[in-house]
Parts: sequence; structure tokens; C-alpha cells
Amino acid sequence: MTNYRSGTIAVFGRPNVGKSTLINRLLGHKLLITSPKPQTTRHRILGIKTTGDAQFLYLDTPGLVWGGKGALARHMDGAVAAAIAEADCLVLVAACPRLQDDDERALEFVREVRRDRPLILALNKVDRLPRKEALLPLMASLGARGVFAEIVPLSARDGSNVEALEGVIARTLPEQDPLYPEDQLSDRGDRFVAAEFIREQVFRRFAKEIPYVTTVDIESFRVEKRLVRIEAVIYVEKEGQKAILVGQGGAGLKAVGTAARKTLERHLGQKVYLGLWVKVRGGWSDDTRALQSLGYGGDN
Ligand SMILES: Nc1nc2c(ncn2[C@@H]2O[C@H](COP(=O)(O)OP(=O)(O)OP(=O)(O)O)[C@@H](O)[C@H]2O)c(=O)[nH]1
Ligand SMILES: [Mg+2]
Repeated sequence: MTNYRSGTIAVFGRPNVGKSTLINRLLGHKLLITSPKPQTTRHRILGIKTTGDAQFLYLDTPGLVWGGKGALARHMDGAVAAAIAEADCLVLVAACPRLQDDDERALEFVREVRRDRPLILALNKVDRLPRKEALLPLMASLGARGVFAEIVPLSARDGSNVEALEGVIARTLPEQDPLYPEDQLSDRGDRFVAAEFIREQVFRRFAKEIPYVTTVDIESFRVEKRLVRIEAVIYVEKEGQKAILVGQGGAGLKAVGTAARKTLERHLGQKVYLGLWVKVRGGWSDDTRALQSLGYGGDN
């Protein structure tokens, strides 16, 4: 194929700036989980978009934090570093109205390890700006730094200017044939997506610490004639957390299950039966072996 472009785009930045929302928007469907809480994404996940002219391999990454402790934090940092190392193009996501200290650290980090790749700044959440004119001085001062190949203001939430970002990215990708089959949408399978969609509901529905002591394991995933039958376990670290998650008369768990099932049905295009249990596994987030058995493996 002549003039076809194909390559990997690492999307990174501090937590909660809208990286996963932006990639879902670029892909045109929901692959990645999102929530108002920081550190929702825990893995490096590839989302693939194939068009007539280009194949975009978007790598979503966990939000960059500094000084995070424990095995899970190390796993998450490793996922970002691996994505940046293999990318043809780097997209730093920040949110309006200004770059914060942690955005600056993310920028410094990437400049140290990867100066040889085009760096694009996606300035997200422009919908939050009461006056759009405020963008001009911000863009001018960021542009004056001379580190960004392009700066694209956009809103992942309402989709404005996201197409412009895709155009800018396309121009940076190497000329080569597609690297993945054109009907492939991710490097992760439906089991992984199912676990993520369940975790998303825990992040969206529970306050404070519960999301951060939770992980999900799919025990079985069977495609039957009329439906997909999934049995999953939500692990927490302590009995008290289990009680909160299950809720009065099981109401909390039921709400998680119903919402996750609906998102999964849309994703799979099929009816889903979802059986959910909560179990206690003390210290899973700081135990490297437990993490591996729960899917936080070497591939990040
Ligand atoms: N107003 C507004 N909110 C947005 C926009 N994009 C994302 N958000 C919200 O910002 C929050 C974080 O979005 P995510 O996509 O989960 O952010 P992330 O950068 O992937 O976060 P981590 O995975 O935790 O690093 C969610 O509540 C989103 O709905 C946007 O363009 N405008
Ligand atoms: Mg995310």
C-alpha cells in the first residue's frame, strides 16, 4: 500500500485529565473505562482505529504520579514507561485552564526519556472555559516554549476539535502498511474488557478508598447460544470493605452488576448474564505474586 500510515501513539499525562475519554472519542466507541476519580486506568491498553489512509494504535496509560508506593504503583509506572518507549508519536494530555505542576513533571519526564519523537499537546476540557478567548494567550505562551510539535485545544467530552487532533497525529505516523488486521479493535480480549467495565462501576459508585482496594477477576466467560455468561469476583482487602461494597441487602453489588452488564451488552452486541461475588484477599495491591495472578502481568 503506498502512502499508508500506521503507528503507535502513547497518550499520557497526570491522572484525571481525560486520557481515556479522549481515546474512546478518537476510536468512536467505548473501549476504555473512565471516572471522575484519579488513577482509574491501571494498564497500558491498545485501542486500534483503522481508516482508508491510516491505522492509529492508541496506547492508553495510567495517570503519571510521583512518589506512589507499592507493587500496583510500580506496575502502573512501568505501563507508562513502556508505552512511551514504543511510541512513534507522543500525546501529552492536559486540561484547561492551565498546566499544573504535575503536568510540568509529566512533560519533563517525557523530554528526558524521548526527545526523538514528535510531542503533541492535547489541551482537553475546553468546554469548561467560560470565555473561549482565554485560550489564545494560553496557546501563545505554551507555543512559545518550543517543545510541542502542535498544540490542539479540544473537548473529549463533547468531541469538539478531536478530529483535528487525529489529523495532526496522522501526519506524524510513519509510512507503512497496517500493523494489525483492520477488524481488530484492541490488544485486549473481551474477558479483560468485562473486568474493566465492572471496575469502572466501582470507581463511579463508591467514595474514597473503596475503588483503590478493588480489583476484578473473571472466573468464567462462556459464549452461549443466546447470551454471554460471565462469572466474576470483585476482590477487596478487608471484611469491612466487602460490607460496604455489597451494601444493604446486596443493593451496592446489584447496582454495580446491572450497570456493568449494560455497558458490556453494548460492547459485545449480545445479551449478558453477569454473576458477581465479592471476596477478601488481604494485601493484593502490594503483593507482586497476587498482582500477577490477578492479571497485572509483565505486559502491563
Ligand atoms: N468537562 C470535561 N470533562 C472531561 C473531558 N474529558 C474527560 N472529562 C472528565 O474527566 C474525568 C476523568 O476522565 P478520564 O478519561 O477517566 O481521565 P484519565 O486521564 O484517563 O484518568 P486516569 O485514568 O485516572 O489517569 C471524567 O469525569 C471525565 O468525564 C472534557 O473534555 N470536558
Ligand atoms: Mg484513564
